[in-house]
Amino acid sequence: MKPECLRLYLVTDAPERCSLGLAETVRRAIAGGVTLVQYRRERADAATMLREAAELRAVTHAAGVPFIVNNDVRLALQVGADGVHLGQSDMPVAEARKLAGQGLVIGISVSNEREMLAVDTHAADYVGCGPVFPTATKSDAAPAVGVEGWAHLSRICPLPIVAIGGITASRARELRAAGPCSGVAVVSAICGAPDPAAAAREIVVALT
Ligand code: TZP
Repeated sequence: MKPECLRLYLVTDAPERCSLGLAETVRRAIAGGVTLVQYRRERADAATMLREAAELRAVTHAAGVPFIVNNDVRLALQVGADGVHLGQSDMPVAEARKLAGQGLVIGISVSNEREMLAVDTHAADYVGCGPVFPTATKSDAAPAVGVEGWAHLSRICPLPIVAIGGITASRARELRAAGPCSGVAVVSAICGAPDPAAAAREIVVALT
């Protein structure tokens, strides 16, 4: 996967918080400039997740956009995703790499310096760093690192890095100015917007 794909990274919200439902929200967001989609679900049974992930895999691939599954390497492999994103309490990155082989992109979440210094650069491909700003979207989010924290963490990051947490168009602009940034990851500012394409476009413009 090219690092440019990280530029506007959409993470999906629960379907009831997606303004147009899951698949249509993702379709419109891609039309607005989203460059990668991660399927993330906090509470759902395995059958629902398999159905939703398979649908989003089809939507993203029809649009030529990479598709990543949160947390679950087996689901990623089952639906033919391009990658998997892991949190600090998920399967270790090295173990995921063994299961996935070289075929999958692997991302790792980092929310402080200790975690950043421990990033397994042999097995991981990119870092998702945050929350940068407070967020209501993730129920167990770590404390926000703020713009200064982001500036520091992005400078010491050994891999391409994406900011996440409370990102809006104006904050995206601020973060790009503050430190090296391959892209921004966004949930509610796109999924919850009445017009996800326009919301994505606004962030694309802010990043330009
Ligand atoms: N990881 C860190 S913050 C976050 C995740 C999944 C949620 C970000 O959501 P939003 O709505 O863009 O603040």
